Amino acid sequence: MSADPKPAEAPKLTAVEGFKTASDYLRGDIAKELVDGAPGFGKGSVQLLKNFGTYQQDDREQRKSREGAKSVREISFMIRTCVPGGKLTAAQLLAAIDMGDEIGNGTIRLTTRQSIQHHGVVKGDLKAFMQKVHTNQLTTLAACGDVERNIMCCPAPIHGNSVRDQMQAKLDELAVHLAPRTRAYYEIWLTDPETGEKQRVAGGPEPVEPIQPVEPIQPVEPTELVEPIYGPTYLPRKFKTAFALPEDNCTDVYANDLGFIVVHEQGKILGYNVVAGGGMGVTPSAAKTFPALAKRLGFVPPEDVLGIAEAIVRVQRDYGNRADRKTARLKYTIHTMGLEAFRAKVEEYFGKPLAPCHPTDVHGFDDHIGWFEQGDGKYFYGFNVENGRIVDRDGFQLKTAIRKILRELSPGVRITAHQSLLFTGLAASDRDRIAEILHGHGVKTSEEISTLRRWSMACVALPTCSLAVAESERVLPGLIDSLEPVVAKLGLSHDAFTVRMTGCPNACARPYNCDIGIVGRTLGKYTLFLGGRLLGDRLNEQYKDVVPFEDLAKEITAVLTCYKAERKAAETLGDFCHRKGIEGVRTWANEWLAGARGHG
Ligand code: SRM
Ligand code: SF4
Repeated sequence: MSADPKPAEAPKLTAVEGFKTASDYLRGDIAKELVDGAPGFGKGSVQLLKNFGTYQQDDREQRKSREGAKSVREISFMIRTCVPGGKLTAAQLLAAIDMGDEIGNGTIRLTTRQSIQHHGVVKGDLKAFMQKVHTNQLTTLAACGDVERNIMCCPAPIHGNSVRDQMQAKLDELAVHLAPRTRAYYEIWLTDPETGEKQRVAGGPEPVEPIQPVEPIQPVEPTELVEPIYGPTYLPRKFKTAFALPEDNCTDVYANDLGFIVVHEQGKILGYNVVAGGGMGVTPSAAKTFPALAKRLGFVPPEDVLGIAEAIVRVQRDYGNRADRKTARLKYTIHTMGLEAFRAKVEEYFGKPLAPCHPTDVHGFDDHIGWFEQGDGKYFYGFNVENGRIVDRDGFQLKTAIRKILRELSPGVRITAHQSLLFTGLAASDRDRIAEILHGHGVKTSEEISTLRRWSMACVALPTCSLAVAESERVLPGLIDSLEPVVAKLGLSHDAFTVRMTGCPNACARPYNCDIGIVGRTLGKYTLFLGGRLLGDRLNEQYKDVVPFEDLAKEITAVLTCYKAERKAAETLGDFCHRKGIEGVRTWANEWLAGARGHG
């Protein structure tokens, strides 16, 4: 007797999907747990909180120091504030720095996606913190979580070139369009329990009309009307978008789930090449995970940017893998469906066919560091902030110096995708004053730091990041210190190549498409990657694994020596490694290290 074929079982959804489904548009038990007197939140709330830009963490070193005694985690929170396109006012950055002093751990962190992170906020201060962010006309809504994150865009205020202005304006439209609509944010964070009075969520970085109270919140049925784009369970995973110019891919557009590359002629934007399915994160224990560059999908005119973005988000919403968070990003949806089937589905949701991509592609990259004319009679100054950390230390009063610049010169502010700052709208005479303020506080100007340091970038990692397996931000500056004399001796001081370090393979500093990627493998050991490039349009390849931190300088020196010896004129480091082949570089470098080439 043959058994009836069993109907295919629907795959079991992840726990996070369960929390979202039961949450009533991200509310869950957050409001209740916020005032329950416990130092942290329960499992469900911890996941939901991410959609409001906050992560429950603890300082892992504090944890360690308690070993031997009863190990207690001192819970605190990381809070990320969205800054679409990195655009801020001086007052907003000043307020963010003050909040770090008053409620956080005394520092703030500019991120690799042009936003701001605070650490060390305790639960009892969370609501006050969110309200201060709101008063500062910014929001933490969707800074993290299974939604569209902070959208990136070249931040340079070059007004003579109206293409940049048009692109930046398009970003503002898209950021509003893809923002979650749930009122949970107002209710949980912006409602005064005494009066029940609510405030509206700040819209963005422009300086500000007075905050208007919103109409009273009405109970809403949990239908798609609440979240017309996301629906009640939002996306299967985080979703990231960036805009770039062909001549300036400073946002690393190919590392994003969704990218728009401007196609322009004579100061006019003809449209955008749409690229989809980029992402860096890898889980080493899961062979099915991989870093990917976004694939070229099609071309849209400017008026279709919102529509195509929404269509792609909806396809990911409906076809992304909700049964396995490791393979839930858009890159896996495209991999599983196949690019052609994915494009067809996007066209179906978009309601019309996509035109083929325009031949335009990225061909330049500018970190905007230095002194530049804006095209409106004013200037901007790109100021390198090492690894985005704004802090005061003995003999290095960076936070105080930045405060002084902001207060005295009141510049516009932009955060770059390289964790640095642009001070904008300056007068020619401000240049000397900025240098004077920086020097007076023990801080070098951008012109005084090496090209090597300028193009380096590290993720946060220890002690706050729960996923870190190795150091990053705290050790990269030292590694750069050791490499600077080597680079100078080899005559490579003016060569720009990206060195990016992360404390784990999740790749928050985008190490998989740069020239030299250094990825934490285990405490004190790293995997080295070579062969990507500044332009961000090529993945690198694993060069050496499990390299002790102490050996990194030596290993990189060997690679740079090989590059110096055999490169073609004007060939970049990444292009050289790619042409010679990783095996070829490895053999050469190993011989050099062994002394077989004379000076190992
Ligand atoms: Fe990231 C998770 C920090 C940009 C890929 N990232 C985290 C968490 C929240 C750790 C966690 O889940 O517990 C880190 C917070 C640590 C801390 O203590 O602050 C963290 N990511 C950062 C930041 C602050 C790094 C920095 O030094 O600037 C960046 C904040 C960006 C922002 O403002 O929104 C940051 N993260 C990135 C990027 C780069 C980018 O987006 O251009 C990536 C690679 C691109 C990508 O998304 O694939 C990235 N972060 C990840 C991943 C891996 C995702 C994946 O698909 O596998 C995780 C882990 C996860 O999501 O499960 C992660
Ligand atoms: Fe943490 Fe890893 Fe991201 Fe670094 S790359 S911040 S260690 S998750």
